[in-house]
Amino acid sequence: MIPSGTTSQVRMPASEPLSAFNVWRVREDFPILKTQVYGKPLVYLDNAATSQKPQGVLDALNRFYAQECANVHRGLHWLSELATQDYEDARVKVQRFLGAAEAREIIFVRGATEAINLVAHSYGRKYVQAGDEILITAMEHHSNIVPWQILCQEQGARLRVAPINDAGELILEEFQKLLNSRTRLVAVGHVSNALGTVNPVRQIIQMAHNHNIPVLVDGAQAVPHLKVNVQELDCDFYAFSGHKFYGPTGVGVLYGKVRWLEEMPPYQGGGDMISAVTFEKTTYNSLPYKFEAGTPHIAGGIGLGAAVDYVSEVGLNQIAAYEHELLAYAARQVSRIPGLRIIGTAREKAGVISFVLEGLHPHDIGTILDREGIAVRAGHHCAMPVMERFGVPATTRASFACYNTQEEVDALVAGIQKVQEVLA
Ligand code: C6P
Repeated sequence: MIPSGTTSQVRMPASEPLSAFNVWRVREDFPILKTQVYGKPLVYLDNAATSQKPQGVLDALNRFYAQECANVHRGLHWLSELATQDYEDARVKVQRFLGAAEAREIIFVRGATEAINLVAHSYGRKYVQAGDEILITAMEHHSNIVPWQILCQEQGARLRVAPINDAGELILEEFQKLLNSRTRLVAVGHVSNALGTVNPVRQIIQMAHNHNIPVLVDGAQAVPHLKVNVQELDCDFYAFSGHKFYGPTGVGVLYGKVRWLEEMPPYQGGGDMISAVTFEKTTYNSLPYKFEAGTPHIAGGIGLGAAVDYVSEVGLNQIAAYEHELLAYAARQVSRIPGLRIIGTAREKAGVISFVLEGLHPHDIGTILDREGIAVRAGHHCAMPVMERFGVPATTRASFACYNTQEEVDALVAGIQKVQEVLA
């Protein structure tokens, strides 16, 4: 059944005060949060799947299509120049936001998945040979497993997996042991989507660099929650998706150090990535265009720029501090529920609480919570090896964004208690 589209804004008194962050003011920026689902206020706790969009992002998308729709980098006409300017401005916004040295290190892609596939195809085919190794961790999303598996199969290379402990933390000593002269790349998630673990990526990168091994960081679940500076991290590649970061779907970013991007062959062929074509030979365009074949998601790039503006205005440090407190509150509240086990209890966590309830299937939990207006994700979260590691087929996952409130956590707790009553 499609939920009704009526709207209302529900405000309840907080049971424990959180820091000064004005979440109610922030909520005003997200029109969808006024939606009612089955006659109840929407409690949107599926932000790791995709986050909601602030008015500024919606306006930027609308402005592009209503006032400046044209292709980029092609036309000499006024509209095309306007669109090109806005699209390239968005790239500079992302560059500054990530602390990248140059705008040409920012490649617009469809999302984190495409960013990782780009590196697997381009870097992988050039630098990975038979007998080489790619090192990942046991907490990766499928998007940071399967591209490497395909590459390893094609090249006769080997995929190595660094194990995690029972809290869902990477075991650094084991990771260290797996770095060797055959390792061609380390690919590691910054924040696990299934567990919420924040990996010590700075340390991981240093360890890999001590062996001259480049590192790709999958930042899909990190960029909305933590301040990322790619130069401070010294990562070689950093991937994220716009849609988890309050931006549009269908657009994301691959950051890469110029040194690698210059040497890597194109990922796809077509328009925009060429500088000259004859039937005998093609010379490629300069960075970043060498990796952006075809008409890009222009509105998406501009919308992502607006998301950067929004997050910068609210302040990522403020968001991080608020979400940290909210997550701690949620962990305290849900862990009081009898029969509930949190999967993923790392010391450093962001954004996510995954749990199982004794004797109950996550899909049933998700369905009953939905009837209460509470949107969570139930399943393997595209991280099946993580489920296997913890001996569960699936979990229920509540994931948070800057607009979630303590009252919504309380609603989740009440919803879970209702699930237990209904299914008892
Ligand atoms: N995780 C989730 O519900 P895309 O689909 O390309 O925007 O993002 C892929 C991806 C890569 N890495 C991590 C750590 C992710 O969490 C995701 C997407 C969503 O957890 C959808 S499966």
